[in-house]
Amino acid sequence: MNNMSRALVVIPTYNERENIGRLIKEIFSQNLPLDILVVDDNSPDGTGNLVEEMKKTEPRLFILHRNKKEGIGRAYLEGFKWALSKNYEYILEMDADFSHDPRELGSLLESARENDLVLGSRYIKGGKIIGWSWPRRTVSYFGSLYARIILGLGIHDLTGGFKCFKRIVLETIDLDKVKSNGFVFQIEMTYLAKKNGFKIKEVPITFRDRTAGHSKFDKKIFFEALRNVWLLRFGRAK
Ligand SMILES: Nc1nc2c(ncn2[C@@H]2O[C@H](COP(=O)(O)OP(=O)(O)O)[C@@H](O)[C@H]2O)c(=O)[nH]1
Ligand SMILES: [Mg+2]
Repeated sequence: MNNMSRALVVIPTYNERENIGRLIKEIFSQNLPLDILVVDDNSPDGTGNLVEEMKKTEPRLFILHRNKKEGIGRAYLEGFKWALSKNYEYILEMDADFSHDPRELGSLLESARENDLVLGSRYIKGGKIIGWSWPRRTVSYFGSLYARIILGLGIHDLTGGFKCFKRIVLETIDLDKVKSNGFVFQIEMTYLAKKNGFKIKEVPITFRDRTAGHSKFDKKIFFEALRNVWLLRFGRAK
């Protein structure tokens, strides 16, 4: 496969040392035409150093080191710009904590051949969540519903972070204007893709709660989401 049809999985990390090594190995063991870019925010637990070590023997592994923790949105935007500059045709998002199953990367990629943006979805038939407490499930489910109603999008899982963009989608969106940073970043990107007329498809995934490391979800991220959905509704169009 030439570089124009190659795919890149972008994985933002903050303190994922217990997960990232095993995840990288499992992704490569799928035998898909994928490279991996880790975007690390100078994790105090040494995630970045671990990936640097692995990189020495793995030519399909790349890492960007950022100075400090600035949120998942900032990390992804830097990763997307890098991916575009390296001419990847498909750019995937994935969490580092095994909530997203590497065995499902193939179905996302496959579906991206026929669509512009593919969303791994927990809230369509066949989609599942394993292990989350009910308050966390409720926040996620109603978060998606809230955004879906306010933004008028016929999409069931707007807050998930297991997705695949065709490069044209990221080229069309003005990445410097994307404002959101926590999980509302996911809503914003999908909203902008829809506004620009791209073909979006949800495919069912099984989401599992992490068993190692800690969630970075907090109140600040929650309130940013409540507010930014309205800003999107009455704000920017592209
Ligand atoms: N680079 C970077 N990655 C982050 C940041 N916050 C979260 N992540 C990563 O984003 C992914 C999802 O975060 P997580 O804490 O598991 O969120 P949750 O699944 O919603 O509880 C994981 O791979 C995290 O390491 C951040 O500020 N910077
Ligand atoms: Mg997680």
